[in-house]
Amino acid sequence: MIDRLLLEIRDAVVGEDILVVDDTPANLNLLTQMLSERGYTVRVAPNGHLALKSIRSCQPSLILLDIKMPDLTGYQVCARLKIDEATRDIPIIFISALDEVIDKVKAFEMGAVDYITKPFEPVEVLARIKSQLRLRSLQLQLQQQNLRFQQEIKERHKAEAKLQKANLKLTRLANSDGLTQVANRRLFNIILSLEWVKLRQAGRPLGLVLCDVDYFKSYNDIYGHLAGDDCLRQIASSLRRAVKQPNALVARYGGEEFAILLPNNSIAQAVRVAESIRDRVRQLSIPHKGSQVSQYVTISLGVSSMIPVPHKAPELLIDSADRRLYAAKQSGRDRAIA
Ligand code: GH3
Ligand code: MG
Ligand code: MG
Ligand code: MG
Repeated sequence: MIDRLLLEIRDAVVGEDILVVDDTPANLNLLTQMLSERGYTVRVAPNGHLALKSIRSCQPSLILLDIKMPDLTGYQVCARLKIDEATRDIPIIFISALDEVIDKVKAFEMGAVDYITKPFEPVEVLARIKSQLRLRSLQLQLQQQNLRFQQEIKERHKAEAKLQKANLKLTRLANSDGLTQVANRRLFNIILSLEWVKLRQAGRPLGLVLCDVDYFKSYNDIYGHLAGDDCLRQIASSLRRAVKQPNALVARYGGEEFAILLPNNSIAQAVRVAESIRDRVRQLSIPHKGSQVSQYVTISLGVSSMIPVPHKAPELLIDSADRRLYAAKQSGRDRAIA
């Protein structure tokens, strides 16, 4: 029966590395022989100090530890291993002639995984070692799985951050005008609807300035389409500089038309913004030989402001500003009409 058990145990243990600590040479020899026969790599230490040295230089998979030894007892060795992070997880099986319950309880309280009393039954020692090594191997597998899991989470977070960045870029691309980098008509419409509802609820005014470049067709004809593009870029950035209110939105409304949405602006406030925009564009001093109102590029502006009316769409505001822009064109251009 015992022979059959020993044979069964033999296969399962190849390659494991066990440190046997005992001050009695006969015990060391016996245990070493028994373990080597079953494929374990065995190291021995005849006292506690050498045991600690050996463990620190090369960690074993398991320690068989005698208790009664001169100098350092097995308990002391155990205590030192448990306070060191590098060695605290190595399974320790005490193997001792002490067989009082109190000795065993003390051993387990100190963190030992098992306790074998001498004289021991070899087959039982082997079975207990095998059981502890299996536990340890499972524990290591879990730790590794956990590490891999943490790594995966880290990588997923990284990928998500990247995706978010790409999405932001896409959103910016989808909402801004490619030529001038100000908001495009799409974003303008969205923000206009949102502000309309918000300010209707608050009973506050929403201001709008529409501007259109004067005689721009002839600017293109004289200076070329690329110069026309550049002119639009310069106008867009001076609009951005002129409009400092944090909630305002500068958008390219159409070809050479821009819209400035001014939440909470009364008509008087919106007119001030419109005038400062007109000044800024004039200060660009972009020569325009084809203009009939100035030697430089100018703009005309229509200004409107209203407290959003229930059951009316924001187009009401646009129509109003558009009519005033038309009036500005009709009455000579290079001006703002409110
Ligand atoms: P008005 O003073 O009445 O506004 O005269 P205008 O010539 O500016 O008016 P019109 O609407 O007839 O011409 C607008 C021109 O703007 C026509 C079009 O070629 C030009 N345009 C529209 N979009 C762009 C653009 O992206 N780049 C360039 N270079 N020109 C553009
Ligand atoms: Mg001893
Ligand atoms: Mg136009
Ligand atoms: Mg024009």
